[in-house]
Amino acid sequence: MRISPEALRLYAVTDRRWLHSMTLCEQIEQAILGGVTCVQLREKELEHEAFLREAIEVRALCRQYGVPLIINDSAEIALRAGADGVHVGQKDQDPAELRKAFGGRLIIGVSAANPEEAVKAEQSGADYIGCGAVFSTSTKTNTRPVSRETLAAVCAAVRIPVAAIGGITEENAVMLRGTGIAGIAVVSAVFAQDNIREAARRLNRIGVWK
Ligand code: TZP
Ligand code: MG
Repeated sequence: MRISPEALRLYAVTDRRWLHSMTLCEQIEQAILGGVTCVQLREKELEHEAFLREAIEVRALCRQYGVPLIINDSAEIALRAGADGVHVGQKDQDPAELRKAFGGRLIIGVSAANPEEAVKAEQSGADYIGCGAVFSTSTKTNTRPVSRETLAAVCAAVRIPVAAIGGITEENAVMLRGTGIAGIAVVSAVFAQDNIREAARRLNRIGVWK
């Protein structure tokens, strides 16, 4: 296991639709100061070189605070930027291929919506699972719903840590207690908030999940 369960306690996934007057780096810094324990850079619109430049900048920031940085979708950008890992969905690059190609150099996170996918990901060499959408969300389209029961079954099926994702807020996060998750992954509950630092602080305070 290349990522500790503690690092998944409050996992912030970026989204530049709520930048307002700040830069993404400024937002991420506020999130880290509030208590975010892991950052995923998720860019669906940027072209490759711009994504890489940004990843290098965010890498420097995360390193300054000792917070792991995971890159969504692209192992190549993760490696070139010196990030800690890559996160892939079920339709992205095969985690077994990633593990074979990059060995222990990258943390590999995989999205899974049921125990079968989670076990397959673990057997392929995944270091952690992102499981959702546990609540309804408008941040991402085409999500698959994951019930509390299924989330608990996913946690029980694998030894690697699981982060719940999808529609998690300060209000509903407590409903995930007792499922076995290592932590919560959030986008809008941190980055869509006026006071990002305070939002992260309140989410972090909700709990140690295990
Ligand atoms: N994967 C599953 S749901 C989701 C992702 C990236 C979006 C979660 O966003 P939010 O704003 O925390 O609901
Ligand atoms: Mg993906």
